[in-house]
Amino acid sequence: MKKIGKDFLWGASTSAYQFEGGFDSDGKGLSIQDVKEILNKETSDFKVASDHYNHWKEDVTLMAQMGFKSYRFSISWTRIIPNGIGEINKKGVEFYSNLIDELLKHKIEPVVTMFHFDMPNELEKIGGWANRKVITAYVNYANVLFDNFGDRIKYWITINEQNVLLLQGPIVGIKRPQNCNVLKHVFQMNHNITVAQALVMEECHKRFDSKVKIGTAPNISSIYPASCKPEDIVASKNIAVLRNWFYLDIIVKGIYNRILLALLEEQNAMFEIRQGDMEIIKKANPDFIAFNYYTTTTVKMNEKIDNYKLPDQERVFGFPGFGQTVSNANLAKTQFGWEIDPKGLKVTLLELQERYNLPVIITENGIGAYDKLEEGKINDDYRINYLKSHIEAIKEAVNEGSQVFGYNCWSAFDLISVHEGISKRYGLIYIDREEKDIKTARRIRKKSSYWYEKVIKSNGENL
Ligand code: BGP
Repeated sequence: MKKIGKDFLWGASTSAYQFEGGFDSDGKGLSIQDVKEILNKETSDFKVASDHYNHWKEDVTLMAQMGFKSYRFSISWTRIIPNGIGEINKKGVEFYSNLIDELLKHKIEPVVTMFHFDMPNELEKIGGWANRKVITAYVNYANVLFDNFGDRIKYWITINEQNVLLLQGPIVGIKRPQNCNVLKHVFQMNHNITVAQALVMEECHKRFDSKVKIGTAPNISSIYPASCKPEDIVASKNIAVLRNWFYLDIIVKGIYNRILLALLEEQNAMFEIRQGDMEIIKKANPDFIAFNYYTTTTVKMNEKIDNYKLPDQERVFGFPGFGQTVSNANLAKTQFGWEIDPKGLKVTLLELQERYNLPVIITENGIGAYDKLEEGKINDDYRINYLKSHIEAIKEAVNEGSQVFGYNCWSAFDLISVHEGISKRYGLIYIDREEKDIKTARRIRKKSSYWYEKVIKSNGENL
């Protein structure tokens, strides 16, 4: 059996707004996540989160204890440039600079996401990604990151989950204008994001030698037809483009997939492509694909749409005659209703390999659960089982030709879920806080963190 390479990047992930806290500390500006109305009043907002802003050194020490080879985190745009464009906040630059140095001191490779759902609120006021001015603002922000951290970062990720941000916008805190043609609006945003990240990828290649790599990080999940009816097979191909391939075909191959363009035309939702945009996009040439994987998606052809039976990020909006998501009775579910499908990770890795022939890195994968702290311990065997079965799937995919070069599970530490508070815990490390009571935010290693330490030490042999 072909084995996982010795330089494989074992680690875990976080995102700035869900983990850092310090939402207005040391000159940070507000992002849309800081001003978001929390719909479920029982759950926490993002103001203090896991208080990483005040615990970062201790947090890196814990990562080093677990033997992390990499740490995938995101930089908060408004900590660096409080208004999204304009003045740079020196204190914000200093925070990440210290964090990066501390990681490198412990030989942990930083894998840095530039944008993870936290649009500066000042830019949201002018329309966010729907406004082309934000393209310029993002490129400017990326240049500030290159100027300040470019000497130390080998792996850059432009955008986290472009597809989720578009397809499930309201869930991840992105408002849509009232009475707009939703499809047209989100795919205009998509086009603008694509141009923005293509410009940043080109700039990265111009500035740095080939040791510095840049890629994008959509949420990719293989699509299964609900049956072997030819109509369901067609639906699975359609939804696969809407859910996955549209965003990668364009940035990797420079082509907008016709399956979705045909739907947009039919729905009177074609977005604007300005002169010169396609040339910019064709020069993107990402060096790798990062992707987040939680589950697969099962779909059927449909006459009528009934989209909202599945929980949050698993929903993909469907269209009559195009396809819609259904639940898969063959799969067990997490406490939060997400289907668990380790085999699907193998399928996804091999599909990515076949379709794009690029190195890939898994930047999120994990299980959200109501962990319990009992007598100072968290016995999260369900998390061990989840991670173990997914790592087994990675090993099978490697043996069958996947060029996967890293696994960063979600999440390194407990953090605030996208819309279900701190109670939906994903971390290897427990954060001792409740929804409304931040307590001391003490860090406690869960059973899974000791298990993962052994996995890393044995380069995935000892599961
Ligand atoms: C992904 C996001 C993460 C993360 C994860 C789990 O979509 O990139 O930010 O939170 O999903 O989702 P949730 O927090 O809703 O359980």
